[in-house]
Amino acid sequence: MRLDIVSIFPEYFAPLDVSLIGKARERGTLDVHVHQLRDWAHDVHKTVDDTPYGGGPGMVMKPEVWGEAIDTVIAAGPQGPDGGLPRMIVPTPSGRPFSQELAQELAGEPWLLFACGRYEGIDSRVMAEYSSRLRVDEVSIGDYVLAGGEVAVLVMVEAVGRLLPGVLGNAQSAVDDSFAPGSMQNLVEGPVYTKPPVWRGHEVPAVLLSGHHGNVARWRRDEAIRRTVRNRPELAAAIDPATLDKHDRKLLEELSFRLQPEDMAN
Ligand code: 6GU
Repeated sequence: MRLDIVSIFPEYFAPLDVSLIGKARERGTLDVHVHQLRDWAHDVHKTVDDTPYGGGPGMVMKPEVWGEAIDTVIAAGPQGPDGGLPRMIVPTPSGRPFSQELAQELAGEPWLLFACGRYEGIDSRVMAEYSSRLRVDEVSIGDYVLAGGEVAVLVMVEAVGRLLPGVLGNAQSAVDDSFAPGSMQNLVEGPVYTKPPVWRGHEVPAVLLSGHHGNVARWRRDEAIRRTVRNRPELAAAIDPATLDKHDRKLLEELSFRLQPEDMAN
């Protein structure tokens, strides 16, 4: 997969040299190109922003600079000038939510272009212009406001990168993820333990040492349900009752958790 990232702070992307993503780059699984947006600003001050039309606080990133930057990145693409085109991702708190499902979808793309805005954002005509040529998505990583898109891009690149073939050591790891389609749907993962069996007086739950795979699986599911109810009640509320057995229902009752009424059609 090729990744192009355009930002006024290329230094933010130093972590992409490290760990799983760094190894994927060394192996050639990921081909990352980070660009300085100011390279396409032509005045002496390398200006990338201006005041917003209509007034209001903050500054807006200028369309001409972004246009030249994106045109140049597209023209230098992996398959040459007449090759494929990237899918463009614009991080912004007003975008569609990033999710494991979107990460899976992006992991299937050969080429992603991330356009990092700062200040109040990028002049909207940039997204309009490229929407006629590329798939453009404005994406938010959560309901809070960051100072710029750079950290959001690091989040998305890590979430996508670890799904690429050969990036995770254990192929099952990505399959078992909370939120992975086909995993324990709508349940987050429960607690994990390793040696020693007793640490500062805290014991590893005996069932995990029992060697009884059925009991271990049951216990893990119970713990996943407990944690989901405690930490993510909105996920728990979306559990399809048809995916629950009698044991699950009894546990939810003990936790005083009210399931959605069964679909009348069933
Ligand atoms: Cl993608 N960008 C910024 N600047 N803030 C955010 C965000 C993105 N997602 C949540 N907050």
